[in-house]
Amino acid sequence: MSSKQHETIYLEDYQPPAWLISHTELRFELEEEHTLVRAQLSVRANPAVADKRMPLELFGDEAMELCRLSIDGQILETCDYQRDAGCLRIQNVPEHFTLECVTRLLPHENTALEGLYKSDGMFCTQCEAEGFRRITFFPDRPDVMSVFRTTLVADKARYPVLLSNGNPVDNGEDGEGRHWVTWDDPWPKPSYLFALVAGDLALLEDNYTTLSGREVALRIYAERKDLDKLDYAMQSLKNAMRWDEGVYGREYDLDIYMIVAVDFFNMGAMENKGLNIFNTSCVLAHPKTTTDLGFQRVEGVVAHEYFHNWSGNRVTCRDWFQLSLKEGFTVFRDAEFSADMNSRTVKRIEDATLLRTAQFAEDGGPMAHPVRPESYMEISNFYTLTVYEKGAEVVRMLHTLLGSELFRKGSDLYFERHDGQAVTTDDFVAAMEAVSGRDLSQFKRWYSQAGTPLLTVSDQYDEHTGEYCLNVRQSCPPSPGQEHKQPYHMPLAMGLLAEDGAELYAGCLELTGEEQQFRFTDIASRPVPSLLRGFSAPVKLDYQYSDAQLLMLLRHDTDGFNRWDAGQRFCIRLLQEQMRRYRAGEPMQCPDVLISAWRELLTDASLEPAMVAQCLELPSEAQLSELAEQIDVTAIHAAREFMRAALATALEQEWLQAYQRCDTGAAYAADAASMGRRSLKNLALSYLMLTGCEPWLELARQQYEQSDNMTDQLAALSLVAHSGFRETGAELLQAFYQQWQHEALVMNQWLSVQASDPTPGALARVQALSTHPVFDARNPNKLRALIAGFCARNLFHFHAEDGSGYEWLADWILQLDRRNPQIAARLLTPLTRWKRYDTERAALMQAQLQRMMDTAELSADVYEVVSKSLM
Ligand code: B3K
Ligand code: ZN
Repeated sequence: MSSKQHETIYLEDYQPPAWLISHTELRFELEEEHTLVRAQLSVRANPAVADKRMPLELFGDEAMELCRLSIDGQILETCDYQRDAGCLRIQNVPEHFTLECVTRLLPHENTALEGLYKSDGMFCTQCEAEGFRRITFFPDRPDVMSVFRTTLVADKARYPVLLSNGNPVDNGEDGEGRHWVTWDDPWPKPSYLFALVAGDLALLEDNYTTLSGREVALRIYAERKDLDKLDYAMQSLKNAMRWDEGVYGREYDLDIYMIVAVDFFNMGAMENKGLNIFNTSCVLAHPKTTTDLGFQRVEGVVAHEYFHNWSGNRVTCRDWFQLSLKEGFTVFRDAEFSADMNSRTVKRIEDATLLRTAQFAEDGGPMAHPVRPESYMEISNFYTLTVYEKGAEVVRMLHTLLGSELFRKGSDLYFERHDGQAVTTDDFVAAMEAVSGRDLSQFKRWYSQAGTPLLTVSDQYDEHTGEYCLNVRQSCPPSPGQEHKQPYHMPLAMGLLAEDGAELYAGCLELTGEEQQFRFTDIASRPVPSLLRGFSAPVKLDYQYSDAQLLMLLRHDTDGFNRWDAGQRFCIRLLQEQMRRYRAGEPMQCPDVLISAWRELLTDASLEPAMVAQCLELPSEAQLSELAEQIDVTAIHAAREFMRAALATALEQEWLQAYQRCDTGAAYAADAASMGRRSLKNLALSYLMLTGCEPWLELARQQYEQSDNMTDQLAALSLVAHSGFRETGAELLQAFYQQWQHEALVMNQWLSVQASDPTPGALARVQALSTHPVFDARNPNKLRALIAGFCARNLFHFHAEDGSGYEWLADWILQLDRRNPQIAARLLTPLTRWKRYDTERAALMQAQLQRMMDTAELSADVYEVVSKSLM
């Protein structure tokens, strides 16, 4: 590891590139022992940079072997250039020249899964953010855009399929068993969008005619055994293409659109121009092997990567501080797509929950950063919930403030102004300003200030004058490096309801000041405010609702999101009270009002089952943790389990009826209504199982054995496996293993179910599983299933009082850091929150962080997270 690893990069130091690359010609000779890469770059001085005598600086990983370097055919000797940690510098180069560079790579030894590597015998690449510098020496930064022409040469029998960006323009064979294909991508792109794939792959093919009549071949590649799992991704792709034409007026711009599924992948998927590479978990879908959640992920991720073709590829980021320019916008686009394809309210609930649970926690932790960060050590650590999800909320607020028509005009202008450019979030906002005539300078604080704002709302009602007054105060807690925050500009969507539920007002207020008052006249009786409808801004809301007001909103609010939210607020309040009782040694209680409110929801057949399921799901332990002043793992677990058990017993008959109502016997369909029914059915089964009664175990077993789909089978499996019926649990786990051992993605679920089993002995179980043959520590999906499954979804055991969970995680991180730093740093997240826990746990967590810190040779990825956590 280099001495450069601990260097911090600052946004304010940005300088435009001194050298531009108009053309990049690459030739890959893919062999078993190594790969030779010949790169020819057409280099010219950037006319926009005055100093023409700047040295040429190329990035290149230290481990990469440089075999030959020449300028305009003249070989350079080692004395003609300087090579130090990650950088190659050549002085005194002409204004235009061709640089040729040959590097030798060892893809089969590349366990970091960045650059060129092998996944299950096939070659593939991952270049975002800085993987291209592991392939060749290059100005590997997003503001250097170049046209690429790529030739792949490989053994024909082993690698019959050779793919790269763009269109195939030539191919041939060398007569010695090798073949080659040349790909040409006419669109200038930054190196992070480069991709290649070589392997023995099967393919599902379809086609699409764009709005203007361009014919596009759609190809999804996967291993032959997975060919039957590609239809859903294909349909999602076509839906996404149609949607982007309709909603944003954006068409696809190449003759071929390819997606390749690979099993070894650090994240979900990658939007390489014309050649997306996907984690199998985000593309393969079949009712028998994939849960409803999996189907939704495939639909969302396929759309997300497709949408990047405009928001990311045609218009890209100037530098990596601008990451949210493409990610926030694209997440907003994919969320709207999913909302249009499924239930809008349910999608909003899911997104708000993710934000409140995980992004708020990030905002309140040591790695907190603005949507546009100001500095980083390792950019891979900034592919965060803040940049993605909060970034999407920022775009959503612009959409709300401007309205959809102006927003669309703004997006049109943005694409038109900046097509083919690498730009900034300021450019995005400037386009929105230009079409709306609005001054959005205050709004831009959302990009530069970190932390979750808090809205404190109070009200007065004057029954003589009929005037209702709402006082809104906003504040934002300090975050690392930002002590004081300026007020934000945000939309506050709201309504006023009469006590009987009639809606008196609905609209959207704009907040700009630290403290503001809003007056409503002619209000006949004291209203109940329904605030922050649809989660109109990514903030915390504090308004002292009475229990009766919350229950009224749960019953009557016209905003589906706020109905759900009122129920959640009520449950949170009750759970917090039980936590207090638990700590005080008082008996816990489940009040009758909750039971009757839930009975009402559960028996109201007119409600969408998906919504009922959302309303009847108690806030997770993770969310309760985020809300706690100091996280008391034991009290949270005890209170939540108590409440679940009480609701299970009190409503046993209603749960059964809901189960039976949703158990239609219809064949599996992956539509929103069927998914909603399954979610309520399985929620009902989970409550029935909590009663501990034998007949419900039988019901679960029956569902396990008879279901025609993975959603129902896995739900039954996990309920039984997590129950007190240990023997039946073990039996079903074994049966599941026997049935699915050859399906890698199903085995991830199998690991995950066991990792999140909350019954005693959890750590010993995950330790044993880490030596099981289906587990493979080189595969990120397996690591996520087992390690994150335990540390993030089995909080009670991960936070065991003796610190054993922390030590286990730290052991893994130290081991993984040598192999795959990105994954190691990501898995580290739970330990970064140590200051939020009681002194004993905090000390144990801190000790593990310190132990990592004391280890020589941490990667920059892990070093950055550990050192910032210890600050
Ligand atoms: N742009 C990629 C993420 C790359 C992550 C690199 N560490 C996937 C996406 O957001 O679409
Ligand atoms: Zn993305």
